[in-house]
Amino acid sequence: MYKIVADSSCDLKDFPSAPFETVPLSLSTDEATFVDDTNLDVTGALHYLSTYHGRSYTACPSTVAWTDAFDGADEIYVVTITSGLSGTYASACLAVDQFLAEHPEKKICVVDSLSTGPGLVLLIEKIAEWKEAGKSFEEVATQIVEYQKSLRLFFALQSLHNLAVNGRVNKLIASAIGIMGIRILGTASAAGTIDPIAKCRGDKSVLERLIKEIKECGYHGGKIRICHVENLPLAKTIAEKIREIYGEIDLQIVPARALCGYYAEQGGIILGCEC
Ligand code: X90
Repeated sequence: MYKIVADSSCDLKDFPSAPFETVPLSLSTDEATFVDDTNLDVTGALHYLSTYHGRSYTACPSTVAWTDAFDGADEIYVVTITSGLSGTYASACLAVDQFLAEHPEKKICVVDSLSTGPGLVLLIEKIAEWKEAGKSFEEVATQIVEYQKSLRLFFALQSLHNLAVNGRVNKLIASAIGIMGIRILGTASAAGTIDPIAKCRGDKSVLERLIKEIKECGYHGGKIRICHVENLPLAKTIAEKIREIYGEIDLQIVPARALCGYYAEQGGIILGCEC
């Protein structure tokens, strides 16, 4: 039996078409810790964290959380948030080494998404599709790396505060946007780090620039997944605009879980596409 295991940055709580489990990252202040598992009240946790006066931070899953999730399957596909911004990929690799030492007969492949949220969703869906089609472990493990390279991730954020205080983005870039109505549009670099593209004033300008970027990266109507932090209206506006240009494409919108919600912050949008 095979299983797909992803960390909670994938924003999915379940994935009915394949055996699937998520392993939580955690979010903390000096007074409270929220485990980003499927029971978490995401809205409540994000509200607490955004109004807390003091520092807040995140932590990658423990190796035990990973090995518990591996249990019971013979063939495991692990999909993680970018190694360029998180220790999650490294903790998964460590867990795999420990697990294989005890269960040498198992097959495990760890995929570094070099992305987050929607980028993980596209990888998870592709693995499930290929397993459904009967591909072997070896085929999936090698081809998924190529597929990853065909994906692009864009984001439009109203604040980079949490990314900056946690050292995930340059403080100079972050300070440029604390102003009302300014959003930063960016993309994931090939190394899985944050690459700012432009400062945009208002949703209309974000939308125009995002569409231009999607066109220029070679998008021709492939799958699109969008994650939003309490901003379904903007996610829908983006979806409508893309469908206006490319027709009835395969596009889905999901709300962020806590990890992406914390870093993308209120109103944030993350979009992953096949290019
Ligand atoms: O504590 C940890 O190990 C987790 C650290 C995660 C840091 C980055 C999360 C980013 C989430 C922000 C916009 C998208 C940027 C994606 C670039 C690859 C969402």
